[in-house]
Amino acid sequence: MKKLILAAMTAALAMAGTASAHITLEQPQGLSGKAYKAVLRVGHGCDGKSTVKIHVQVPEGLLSAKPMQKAGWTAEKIKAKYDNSYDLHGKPVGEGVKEIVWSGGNLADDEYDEFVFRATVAKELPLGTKIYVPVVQECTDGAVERWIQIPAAGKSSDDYDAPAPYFEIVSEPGS
Ligand SMILES: [Cu+2]
Repeated sequence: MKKLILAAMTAALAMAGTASAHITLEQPQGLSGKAYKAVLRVGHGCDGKSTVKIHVQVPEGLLSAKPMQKAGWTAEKIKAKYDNSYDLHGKPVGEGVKEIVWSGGNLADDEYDEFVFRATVAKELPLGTKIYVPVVQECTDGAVERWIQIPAAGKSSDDYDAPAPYFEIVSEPGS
């Protein structure tokens, strides 16, 4: 029995240890109907290997996504239809950039960098919704880290070892 508890504690500690360095979003909240600047923080490579590619899946409800220009990297913008149509500044939008792929650079495991895009948070989405932004990190020698886990009901991102970065939709103060 004692052994079991110890094993469980060790597992919990191991998870807590990695949680601090995952790919995460700098801003935990985004305003409904407004632009959200998604700053993806890359704290390490894949098991010591350098990062050479970052794939971002722009989730449903993030409209008109645009990557910020980044020296030393090229951003590919892949457009597709959204699942739904949204009102953006009085006009319906049903398609846009759904995937961004940064490549061409080389980020060492012992260095830090940020990958940035901006998009409008669809005002149709309910306040309090958590928007998950799945990211796949490719490294040298074919190593890959997939930050794509979205918590099941009753769980939180801390319960997973490779959670997708996320933010929560909030209302503008005073509105
Ligand atoms: Cu990590």
